[in-house]
Amino acid sequence: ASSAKSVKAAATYVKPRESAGHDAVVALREDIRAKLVYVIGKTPEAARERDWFAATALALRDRIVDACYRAQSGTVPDKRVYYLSLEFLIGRLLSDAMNNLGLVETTRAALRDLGVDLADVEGAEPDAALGNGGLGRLAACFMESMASLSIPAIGYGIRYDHGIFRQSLEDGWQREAPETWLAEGNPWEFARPESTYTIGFGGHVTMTSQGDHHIRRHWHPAETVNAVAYDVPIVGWRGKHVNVLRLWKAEADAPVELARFNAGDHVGAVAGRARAEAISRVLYPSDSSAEGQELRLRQEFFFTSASLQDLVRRHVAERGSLRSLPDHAAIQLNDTHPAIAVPELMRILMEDHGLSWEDAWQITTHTLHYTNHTLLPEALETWPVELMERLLPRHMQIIYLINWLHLEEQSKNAKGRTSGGPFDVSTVSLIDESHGRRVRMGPLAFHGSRRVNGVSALHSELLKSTVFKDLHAIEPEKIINKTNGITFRRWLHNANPELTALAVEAAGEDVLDDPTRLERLVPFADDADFRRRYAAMRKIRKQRLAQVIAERTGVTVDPSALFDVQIKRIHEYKRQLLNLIETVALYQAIKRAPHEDWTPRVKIFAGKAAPSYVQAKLIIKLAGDIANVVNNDPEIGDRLKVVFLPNYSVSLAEVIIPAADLSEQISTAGMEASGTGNMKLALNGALTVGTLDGANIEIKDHVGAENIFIFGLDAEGVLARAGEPDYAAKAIAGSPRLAAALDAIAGGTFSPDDPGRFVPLVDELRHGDRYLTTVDFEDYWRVQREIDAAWKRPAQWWRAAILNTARMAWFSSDRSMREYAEEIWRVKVA
Ligand code: B1H
Repeated sequence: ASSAKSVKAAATYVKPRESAGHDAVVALREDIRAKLVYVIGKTPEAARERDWFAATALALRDRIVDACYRAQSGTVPDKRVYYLSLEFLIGRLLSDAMNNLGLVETTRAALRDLGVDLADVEGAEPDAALGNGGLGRLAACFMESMASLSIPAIGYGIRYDHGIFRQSLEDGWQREAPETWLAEGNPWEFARPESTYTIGFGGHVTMTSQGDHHIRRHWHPAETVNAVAYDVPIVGWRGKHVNVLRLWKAEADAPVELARFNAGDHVGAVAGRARAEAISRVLYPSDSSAEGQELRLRQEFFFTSASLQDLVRRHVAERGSLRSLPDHAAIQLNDTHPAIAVPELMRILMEDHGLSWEDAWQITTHTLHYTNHTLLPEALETWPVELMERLLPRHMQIIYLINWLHLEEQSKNAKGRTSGGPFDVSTVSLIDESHGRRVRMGPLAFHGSRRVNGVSALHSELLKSTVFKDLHAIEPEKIINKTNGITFRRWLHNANPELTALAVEAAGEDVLDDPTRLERLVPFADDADFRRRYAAMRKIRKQRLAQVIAERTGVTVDPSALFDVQIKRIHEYKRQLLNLIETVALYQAIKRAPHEDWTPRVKIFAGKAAPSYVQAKLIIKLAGDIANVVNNDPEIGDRLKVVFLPNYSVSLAEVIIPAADLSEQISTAGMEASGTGNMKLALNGALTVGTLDGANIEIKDHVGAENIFIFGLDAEGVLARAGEPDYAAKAIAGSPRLAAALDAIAGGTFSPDDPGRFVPLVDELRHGDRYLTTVDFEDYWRVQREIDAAWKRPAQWWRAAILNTARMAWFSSDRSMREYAEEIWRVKVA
């Protein structure tokens, strides 16, 4: 929790036109005081910032509950969305709640009366970091947008004790420590022990004959765990609607096994408890790669089963018959992590509710929908059949039958066809027989869902032509595109109040309700005075970031330099290494010609590496080692600085993004499904340097090709080049600049204490280069020098920045959610 503490909100800014009425201030002040004294049990004199935060959150939570009753009391919505996700990277909730309730200034004034500074209180809230990166943050943006659009929705996930680990740097190496965000409780949540479900594991399946060849199967789990609900209310814009994020905690159903306890085995008597509770203990920290651990499968089934039991129970209570489930419930599977929902919903419908296979299949395939987030082979989940049979024997039977019926149908269809070669079932089978027998969760989710969506235009097309090619040929209507989005309430209004004030002034206050009004900023791009004020806004933010950089890294940076940021998980396909090699080449170029007029740059990196990802951790170390040499070279001065900010998080992103001039989105084309940081940065007016990958393509289409810096191979080019022999060797031979930078890195220039340290990174580039870093290097260098030149023409630079802000409205997650509602869920949006 302490890591988040010193990131504070901007203290001086007053929300546009929010009046903090005297009565409202007094009422809130007294509520906060009462929460502090009677719920937290502290006097104002003894209270720490963390206590004030809890008291403030509790007082605001009351108002959220009131808003909920005002808007929704007693009404049953026609259709609900259920968003199942193993990750919700929601970050801090206080500024979200204040802003959406219209109570920022009221809260500030109430706390001021109590002698407390709002920014300090905001800084005392720990980030709820129940996610790794983009996938989890997307789920959080979607929850906020659904509440703001009054789409009735429940998010379902796991209430991990430990979300993503805390990263520190020890001599430049990443170290991981558990993050204990719940250590002092969570004032936003309501415990709901009355909503507890039993989740089974293991055991066996019995069959009972029901006459007439009809056989009923029944699962008898060997082990059961309780799933206990905790609800976090999510309040939408202007407090008009409130949804719930329901997170499940795992508890043993018998904390102590009495028989063993009485027999004197006191340790053994509580062992089961530890095993049960391990399920909601920790989030697996790998992003974009599947974790094959048994505990991970237990987590997936645990939260999926609890969520399905909960929504089925609610549906039966409200509507009686389960046959109408698809009319009143739309379930969205966030990646394949909840794909076990396909057999589990079938099982619940057949076993608990007596439906036939055919009816259960009809209901299941009209209720489930699946979002794919990656094409990377290492991220596509498969589970060994042997593990599934042991942990979920009934589900394995159901998967076998689903697959048998599916393959029967396909071979029948194939026989009816006159053209084409012999039908190969292995391409569409839900079971992979080639690497030991494994269940392929992507195809299972695809086959069990009504719609399947990718997360950017390019990504959705690639789904059709690569991983789901054969399934797509069978059902060509199933795959659709839903380009990702971000909530502007957090990523513009809350994170960048200065820019928001400018936008309100120029475009009118309704820009807060309708982001398409940002278009009204377009003419201001040609207004010199407006450009000056836009640049002044950025300067304030850069000074603030410079302060954070100094505090956390000890490096002094000049806020008038170009702030060049790459902030995201560390992954080879995201190519932080490309950026670092360019940094080295630039360093060498400055050293060769120190008297040239170099554009001063600060290269800012932040991001976590999966603890077991050796290459990624070495890339972090390389960034730190380069920083040490470059930052301490007197010949370089302020022309180049390199910083790696530790412990990247949602709240750190909120500080970096408004301060960024340049946004690095340089993944190998075809590999970044969408990206969402790219959207946050462009919205805040950073210019993008990027490949034609993921949503970068759509960002280019919106902001205009002249307001973005595109380089490198496109997805087709990558595919073609990857098939050519020795492409890396040729690229290095063709670029003396690249060769020299690689020689310096591999030769120990940045690691004199251990000259061979980075040989593994450079060897991989010289002899494999799966991510075509060497191939894209020269064009990247070219575009970076173009950027240097552009920075020297401030009128044009700020014009382009303003046009970025003005034209990013389409990337609001409100737009994404409206599209999902209309085209996938068939839920009406007002
Ligand atoms: C994304 C993941 C992911 N894609 C496996 N896939 C995980 C896969 O723990 N696991 O096993 C965790 C995460 N995350 C990201 O989703 C994409 O890389 C981004 O490009 C995209 O913007 C984001 C949201 O769609």
